[in-house]
Amino acid sequence: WSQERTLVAVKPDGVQRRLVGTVIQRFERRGFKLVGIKMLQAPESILAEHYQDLQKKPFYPALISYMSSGPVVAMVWEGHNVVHVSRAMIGHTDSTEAAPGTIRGDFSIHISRNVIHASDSVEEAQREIQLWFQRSELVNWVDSGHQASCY
Ligand code: YYY
Ligand code: MG
Repeated sequence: WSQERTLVAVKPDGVQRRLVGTVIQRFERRGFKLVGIKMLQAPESILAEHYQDLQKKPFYPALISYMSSGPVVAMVWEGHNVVHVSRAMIGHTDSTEAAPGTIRGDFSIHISRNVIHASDSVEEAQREIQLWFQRSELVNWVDSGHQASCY
């Protein structure tokens, strides 16, 4: 059982559409533990670093302007294989390919408004968590242990 962490963010369209609660509920029910959460208007400096690998892509300017169009809700979730499982829960990047039952497959029809971000590797997760959160914003709370799914 690994205690892994990942960065999840409800994007501006997800916040506008009141999907924050739904997203949190899905991650809680899966058994993951919320250890950090905040709403913010993402500064361009964070977005540029967050999407540094995409800077040469044709959709990059539109991506940054979309991600700057309103607040996002950034979260850090912890649990066994959380990076891999979160990617499965959010679904394919292109919402038209995302399976029903995934967050994108249930709530989105277009790649450019795909509701949610989740880190795509353990290394990326560590980088993104450091980018979005101060150490002091993460809470190492102790699980009481009465819910087996949360170990
Ligand atoms: O990790 P993930 O969000 O699933 O996809 P990435 O390939 O990292 O791209 C980040 C982000 O860029 C994607 O969620 C939507 C947007 N995007 C786009 O608007 N058009 C594309 N052709 C590819 C990605
Ligand atoms: Mg990605």
